[in-house]
Amino acid sequence: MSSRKLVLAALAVFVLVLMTGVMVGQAQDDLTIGFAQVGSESGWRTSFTNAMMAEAEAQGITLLFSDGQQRQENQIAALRSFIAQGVDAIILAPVVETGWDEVLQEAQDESIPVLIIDRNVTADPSFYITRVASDFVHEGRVAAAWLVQATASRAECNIVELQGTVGSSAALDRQTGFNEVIALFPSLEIVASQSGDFTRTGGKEVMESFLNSIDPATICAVWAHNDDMLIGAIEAMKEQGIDPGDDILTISVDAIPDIFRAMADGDANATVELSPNMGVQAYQAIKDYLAGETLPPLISVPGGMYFPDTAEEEYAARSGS
Ligand code: GZL
Repeated sequence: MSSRKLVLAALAVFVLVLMTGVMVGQAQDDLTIGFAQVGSESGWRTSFTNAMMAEAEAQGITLLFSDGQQRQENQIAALRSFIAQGVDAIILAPVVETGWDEVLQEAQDESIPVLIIDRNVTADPSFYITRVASDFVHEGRVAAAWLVQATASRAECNIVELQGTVGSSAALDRQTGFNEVIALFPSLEIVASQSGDFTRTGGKEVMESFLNSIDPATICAVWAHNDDMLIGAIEAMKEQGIDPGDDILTISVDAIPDIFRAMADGDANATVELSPNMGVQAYQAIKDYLAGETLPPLISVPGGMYFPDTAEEEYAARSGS
């Protein structure tokens, strides 16, 4: 074959590959993704945001970030802005479960794929390409199972509960899982429950109200839907001369560095881990979707459970200190 024909043949193959790539799915380089984050209410949320940003930078993804300040209207406005900008994809970490159908329909009308991350939505799954998250019900069950064994020798255990954000799947599902388990053990009873909105201030204020309305000597344990509220509750207990982790047992979720500090100091007893590192799975899912692949409805993020015996080294490893 003459050299001219060889060049033409190579060119034809190159064009064919290029066209095939375009037809099967969008090019995977220089993606622009809009990320509507809940807010910055907790240490875990901040770690999650930082991890998403770091991973986007590592992959050369342009990440348009919006801090919703824990308000759904801010997140909806952010999604509409991303849609108007014509981003390649949207990642939504929904503050609450309901109220997303209309804006998700708007994204779908513009053929912009939406990935749900962390908390869940009640919207039809056809509105989003997948969800990357941990299992909140499981986290509640594990937290309760630990408390059951930690109080096995007691005739009764009165529990006060610090709920997360009202209407969020993290709070609803953790409560469901926890209550499922303690229902099997009549000696364990939740005697007070109120939302601290996943913040340290909220956890402290609610714990103060519990301690002012319930004889602290009758409180066996505090169950907090996240570590930040528990850290606030620890402050409240200490201010009233109560020894957290001893006079009142503690169990919470997230495994943020400060809970390891608290466990190492004898102020907390256990935490259920929630990994903030979901960027790799999220960005890969978007790339796979854009390449024409079918995604599973849920991409699970695992987590362990931690106790005081490893708290000092875990704190050093996780806080970088
Ligand atoms: C759960 C996440 C929760 C964390 C809190 O995945 O949505 O929200 O447990 C955060 O720290 O506020």
